[in-house]
Amino acid sequence: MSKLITLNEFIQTNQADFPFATGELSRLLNDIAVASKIVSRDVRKAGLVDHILGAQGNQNVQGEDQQKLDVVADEAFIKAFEQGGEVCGIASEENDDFVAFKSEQAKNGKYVVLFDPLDGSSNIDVNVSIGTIFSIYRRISPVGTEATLEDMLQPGTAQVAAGYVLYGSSTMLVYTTGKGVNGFTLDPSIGEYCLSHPSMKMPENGRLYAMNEGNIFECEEGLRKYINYCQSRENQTGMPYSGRYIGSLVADFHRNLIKGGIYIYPDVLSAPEGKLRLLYECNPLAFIAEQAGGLATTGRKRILEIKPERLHQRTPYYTGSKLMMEKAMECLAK
Ligand code: AHM
Ligand code: MG
Repeated sequence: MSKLITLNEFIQTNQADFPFATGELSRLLNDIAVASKIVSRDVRKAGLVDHILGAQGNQNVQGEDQQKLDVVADEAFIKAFEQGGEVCGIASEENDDFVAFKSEQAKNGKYVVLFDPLDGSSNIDVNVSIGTIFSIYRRISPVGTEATLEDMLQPGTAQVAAGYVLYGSSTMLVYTTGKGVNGFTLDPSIGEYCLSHPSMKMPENGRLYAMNEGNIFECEEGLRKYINYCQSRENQTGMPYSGRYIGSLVADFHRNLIKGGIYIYPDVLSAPEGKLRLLYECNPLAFIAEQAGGLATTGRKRILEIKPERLHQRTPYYTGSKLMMEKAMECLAK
């Protein structure tokens, strides 16, 4: 039996690998871990506590009903960032505008965090996996001042760390600081994340594809060709691939990271720019995908190189195993 390594120990041991090894990023990752345990606890109670379920009545900036648990998660993370002292501002999928923290300590924070507090929220009240996704950048504005929009609109290549928490059959935290990808499982009996998936590598190929196929006639010809290829015996396995679509990006991504596969949310007639948000969802998972040996593109262009223009910008999204991604992009290019 190998020694149990907690997330805390792992972060301390690997601190020297961090791009700016001053301890602040370590503390920030710990803040995220603590907030995610609070959210995990609340998610686990969701089916029991009636008043946590159901739409709160507000709509978020995307015009979707906001479930109470979204708000709970949003607030838990914002509080952790505001009090932690390493972060000068945040932007979240649930807030119209970014938030620049006002305290002197926060103004001296070197980082901004962009996050989706609870992704896959339509799955909350049916007891299906959901997740948190986060992305960390060094600020561009001078330390000692308030965070600016420019701090938030950095390309994904500038991320110093990114990760996700999956509230699934167990709670897992997976992250990268640009030196590979490591996964930790929350042991509820001791309340600690323990290293369970060291040096995660996405299989180069796979036979699982994830797409909302209800949109198949709403998307471009090249994508229909790729899906036909997945369903035919013409692919490299000689058997149809399996379709797997949870409808929670984090869960679909995590499965593909472990088993190999491709996730696709294309531009469709009803969502001409795609559905997923570049800053809160696509960039962090693209960083992880690439660090694990996979790819993430718009179908044509590398996600991490997009220069964001708006906080809530959306993009078509293809991510997964390298060879599957190359085949999908070849179909689109034809
Ligand atoms: P959300 O951030 O509002 O939860 O939306 C993002 C989710 C993804 O997790 C998921 O992959 C996708 O939306 C599902 O969308 P659809 O129901 O259109 O297939
Ligand atoms: Mg989301």
